[in-house]
Amino acid sequence: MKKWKEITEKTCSMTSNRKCSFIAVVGAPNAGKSTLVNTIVGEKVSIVSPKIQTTRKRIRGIVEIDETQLVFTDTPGFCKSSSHLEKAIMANFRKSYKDADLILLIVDATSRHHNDSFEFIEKIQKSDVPLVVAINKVDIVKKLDILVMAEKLSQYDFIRKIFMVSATQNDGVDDLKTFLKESASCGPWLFGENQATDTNLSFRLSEITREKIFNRLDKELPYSIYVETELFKNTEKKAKIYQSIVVLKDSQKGIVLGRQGSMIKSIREDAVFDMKNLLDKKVELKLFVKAKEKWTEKKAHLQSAGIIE
Ligand SMILES: Nc1nc2c(ncn2[C@@H]2O[C@H](COP(=O)(O)OP(=O)(O)O)[C@@H](O)[C@H]2O)c(=O)[nH]1
Ligand SMILES: [Mg+2]
Repeated sequence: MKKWKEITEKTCSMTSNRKCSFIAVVGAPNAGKSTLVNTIVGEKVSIVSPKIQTTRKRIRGIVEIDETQLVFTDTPGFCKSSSHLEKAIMANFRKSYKDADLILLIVDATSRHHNDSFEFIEKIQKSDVPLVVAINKVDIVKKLDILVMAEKLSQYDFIRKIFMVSATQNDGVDDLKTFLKESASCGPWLFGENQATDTNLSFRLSEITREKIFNRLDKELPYSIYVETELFKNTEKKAKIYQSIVVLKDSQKGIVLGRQGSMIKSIREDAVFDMKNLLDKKVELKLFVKAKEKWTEKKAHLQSAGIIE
């Protein structure tokens, strides 16, 4: 067991008070992991959707509080890996929590199915990474249900602390941040100040469009889509962005385009709105729809979709 007390109480060196902590944010799909990371960082670094499994790769959200840099790794939710795509996603997930200084498990207060979370807690008990739990979405559940959940969790006495938060309402999040800050250990900052995330701008632009696809298209289709930024010309006043929306089959192209191009037009408008906010300038966005058969089974395509490194 890592000596938690020793870590938290250790004073920093005489020359620098800087601290740094890597926090892996884990939990069931849709628990609100990405929303919470965005709220803590104060910027949208990870996409959010009411559908499950939108986050595909590890995304880092970085924030500084006084002398402490907290580096959050937003992960895809637990899933039983069966397809090629899911296996790649899960391999990424395991890597991110094994390297962390602390694991932050997000439990969805609105859900009645917590088996995966409990299984994870039991598994993590054997590792030496400290575990903290945040019960999320407390804004939309009865207090009694939250207390029952907290009670169930408190039987695991190795959980360092249980927080109750609402990521969307920014409620209870400050207490969590303070705790994370205080439990960080001394060490240099590993990312530049005010960096917010370690993903490059092209990837963030692709993710914005992917989020809009998730929010506009029904059912399963968004899961088999990836977005690639083919051109990103960033000048002082304007950004020119060309992106490909890659589907699995020709027959899916029509769904993305919509009747007389109405669907892709709406996706484009939604994406431009967020891109303007991110880049703080005019945005010219062109979207192309392409079919690449079996892209989820090909390593090169998984790489260009940012799912594997
Ligand atoms: N009411 C409520 N909804 C939330 C909260 N946090 C997240 N959500 C919603 O839950 C859904 C899933 O959120 P997301 O962050 O994508 O979950 P993830 O799959 O764990 O990353 C989205 O529709 C969010 O708006 C919260 O604190 N309260
Ligand atoms: Mg997510």
